[in-house]
Amino acid sequence: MFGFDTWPWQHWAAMAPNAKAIDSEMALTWGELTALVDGQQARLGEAPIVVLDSALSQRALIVGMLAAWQAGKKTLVLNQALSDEVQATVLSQLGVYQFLPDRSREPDVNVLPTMSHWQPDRPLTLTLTSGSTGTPKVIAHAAHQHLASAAGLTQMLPFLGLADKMTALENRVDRWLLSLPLFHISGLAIVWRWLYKGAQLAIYPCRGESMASALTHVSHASLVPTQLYRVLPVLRQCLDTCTLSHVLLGGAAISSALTEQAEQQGISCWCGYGMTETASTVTLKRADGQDDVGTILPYRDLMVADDGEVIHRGETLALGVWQAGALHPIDASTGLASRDLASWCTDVQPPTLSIVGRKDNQFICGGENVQPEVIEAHLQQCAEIRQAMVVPIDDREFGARPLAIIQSRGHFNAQQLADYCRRLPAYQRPVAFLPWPSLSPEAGIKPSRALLTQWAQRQA
Ligand code: 4YB
Repeated sequence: MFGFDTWPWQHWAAMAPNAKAIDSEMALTWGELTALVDGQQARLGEAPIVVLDSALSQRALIVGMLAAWQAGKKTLVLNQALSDEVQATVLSQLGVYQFLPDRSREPDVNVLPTMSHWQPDRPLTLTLTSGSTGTPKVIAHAAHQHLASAAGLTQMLPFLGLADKMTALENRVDRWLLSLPLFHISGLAIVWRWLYKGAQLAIYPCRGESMASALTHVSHASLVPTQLYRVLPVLRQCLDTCTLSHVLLGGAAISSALTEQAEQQGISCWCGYGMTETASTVTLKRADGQDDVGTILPYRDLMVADDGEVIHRGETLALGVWQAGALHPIDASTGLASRDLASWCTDVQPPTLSIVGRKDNQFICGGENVQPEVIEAHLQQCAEIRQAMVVPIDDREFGARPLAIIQSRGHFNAQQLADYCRRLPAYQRPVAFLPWPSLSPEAGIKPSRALLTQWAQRQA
């Protein structure tokens, strides 16, 4: 299975016990990591699911996850920023589970833990979708899907580890910063690329340093576009010493103004499109100034239906949804309807995919179908605009009209923005522009369209 006949950390510990696995305040070799994982396994109870509190340190989360997997259990990292109500609903779907940390439990030194055999096709990880409304779904993946995801991505995006040292005369071992949370698929995907390659995982914050500072001594990072915006000015201060060479972007539309700026600072930007259900990235390209999301990666399969909806299949597609204590499989032949609308550009070979927007975000303005992401893409081409979100606002005459919420780089000028939008068809022109509010901390890694819509409607 993608080169493994045992758990990947045991594979690397057997092959290179003294090679560095984790870079952090206290670095760990593969040998030390494996010993820690075995120790943690002895502390686990009987429950088939381990729920890890996202407030644990990243190191504790990693060790806890690997221990649970090799004990034959499934893991769910629970985002503590979710409301109590959502957390309770999610937990009620799981069936029998235990929490980590579980302070009531002493290590059971007399019981030798049973090591579960490497079974790459059984459910291993449970990950919550970050749907804009309602209760998140619990998506189950096996190691197989995560490894297929890592293997396909690293065929296009160079990321070297012990795996490459063994096969080529390559001496470099790359280091990927755990720059996104482990409760999100983007964080989990970093872990599986590290495990697949036998590379190094960098854990931050280390000695209280900022994300931007952590980025200066790794080779790779995964970022959502807003994170890259925030760190670029800091990275510009240390161009000579910064080792960051590859950034994988995803999760939301990626503006070419952003990637051009980063590329000028010597950072190779990779634009991806993917979902929780597809174990992260499905299409990818090196940033090239165009707004598409590139070509389909190995082990993925994707179709654009007649109505424009993206249907996912392939080896990275999740096993199914975990509900009422059981797996409800996704029918691999039907595939997964993503609710994303997209089109292929077939002028080039292989064809590239362009994301239009989500079906759920559409609204009707005076009989015209408005796709907010189309207006956002126009706004995002304006050099003054850092981030834009367009939401519907009730209108007696038109039913609903677009309103734009803007994070600008400099001075916020609604009149200039209105002038800039004259190029759009009338029904797409925002009726108002509001400066981006500072709402309560976001629960996920992306700005919440639902929260911003509610906020904008309160302002009207
Ligand atoms: C997009 C989009 C795009 C997603 N344009 N809409 O490892 C990675 O792939 C990674 C690296 C950096 C940052 C994020 C990632 C991800 O995994 C992102 C995966 C993700 O966002 N999953 S999600 O379930 O939370 O949301 C999926 C939805 O996000 C998609 O269905 C799209 O609507 C949207 N999206 N990439 C435009 N490039």
